Parts: sequence; C-alpha cells; structure tokens
Amino acid sequence: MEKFGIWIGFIGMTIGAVIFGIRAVSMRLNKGVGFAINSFFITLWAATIYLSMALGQTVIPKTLIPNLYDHPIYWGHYVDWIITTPLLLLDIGILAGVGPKLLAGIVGADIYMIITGAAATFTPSSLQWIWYILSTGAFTAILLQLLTVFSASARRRNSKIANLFTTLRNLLIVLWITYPIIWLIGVEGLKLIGSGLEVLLYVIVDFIAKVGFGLVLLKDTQVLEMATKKSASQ
Ligand code: RET
Repeated sequence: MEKFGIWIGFIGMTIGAVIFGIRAVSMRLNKGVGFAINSFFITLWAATIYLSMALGQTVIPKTLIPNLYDHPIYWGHYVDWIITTPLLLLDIGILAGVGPKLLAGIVGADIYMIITGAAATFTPSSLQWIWYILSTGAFTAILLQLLTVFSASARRRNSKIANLFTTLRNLLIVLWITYPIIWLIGVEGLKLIGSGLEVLLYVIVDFIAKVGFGLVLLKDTQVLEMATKKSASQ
C-alpha cells in the first residue's frame, strides 16, 4: 500500500516534469519561460525523490530501529520540500512583483518550517511537539506574508496578473494547510490514520501543489510575459 502510493507519486511527478519540460521548450526564449523552467525543476526534483523513496533509500523502515520508531519514516519528503517549497514561493512572489528582501524573508521562513518539521518527525518523544509548534509558527508567518504584503504588491500590478496571483495564492493556502493536518493525524502525530493512508494523502496534495499549481500558473503565456517585465521594488 505504502510502496504503491510512492510509485504513483513518482509517475505523477514524472508526467508533470515531461509536460512542463515540453512547455519550457515550446516557449523558447519568451520572457515568461522562467516560470516553466521552474515548474519543470520542481516536478523533476519531486520525481527524483519519489524514486529514491520507492527504492527504499530515503526511508527508515519500521523494522530498522524498532525500539525508537513504531512507524516507517519517509524522510525523503523533507529533501523534496526543502527544495520545492522555496521554488513554489518564488513563483508566486515574482508574480506578485515583490522585491528580493521579501522573497528572502518568505523563503527563510519556509526553510525554517521544513527543518523544524523534519526535527518534529525524527523526535521519538513528546518533545516533538516543540518542533511542531515552531514549524507551524513559521508556516503562519508565510501565510500572513502571502495575505498581506504579497497581496498588496500583486494588487498594484495589472488586473490579469493580480487575478492569477489571487487564484494561485488561494490554491496554495488551501493545499499547504493540509500538510500539518496530515502530519497531526498521521503516524508521527496522533496516529489516527495508518502509514499507508498518510503516504497516499501526501502524494495527492503534493501532486496538486506542484503539477496542478504549475498548470494553473502556465495557462496564459501572455500574463507570464507581463509578470516578468517591471516589478515593484521593495
Ligand atoms: C510539517 C509538520 C510540522 C508542521 C508543519 C508542516 C508543514 C509542511 C508544509 C509542507 C508543504 C509542502 C509542499 C510540497 C510540495 O509541493 C512539516 C508537515 C507546518 C506546509 C507544498
């Protein structure tokens, strides 16, 4: 069941990488091509990590340290997210036209969120909740930045860019909120669901957060071209 879910993740991300790769090539040196290249690398990286998890290489099996963990740890997810979540935030930040300082701020909070989240996952005692709370704090900061300064910056751009930003921002918020919930109900947290279902849920949201997000982002080349032109300096 778990292995099956991971392989589905690998196939889904590979299909995404092929779609975005073709899109990037077809956009040639068009101004918005950076967004397609970014989506390509996001899905390529995720496909690579799903492959490593499917091969059992970025997983600690339940039986390896049974007196420490009562469940397998798919730590490949954190290697995936530490690269792909900053890239997703760069997409939405560049679309909003925010400057390098705000981009660095949100990426910093994001890296903090993933590292403390990994710490929560690897901590086999109730000390894990300290790390979970710190990670959730950083996550809240990310959401607040998206809803305030990022949205304000996007509103100052033309209406097509602003509308695409709002759609992607809402999609991102709804999807990303499910991660700490899955963790909470999953085997690392309250153990309300089993490892197999948890793996499957992560695969589904990962797929929509990367491939679905990329498809919406790349729908209109014209908007992407406009978005790469002049941006507000902040
Ligand atoms: C964890 C557990 C600790 C608390 C929080 C988490 C948040 C994770 C998030 C992950 C997003 C991943 C994405 C992946 C690829 O597309 C680490 C699960 C807050 C928000 C979007």
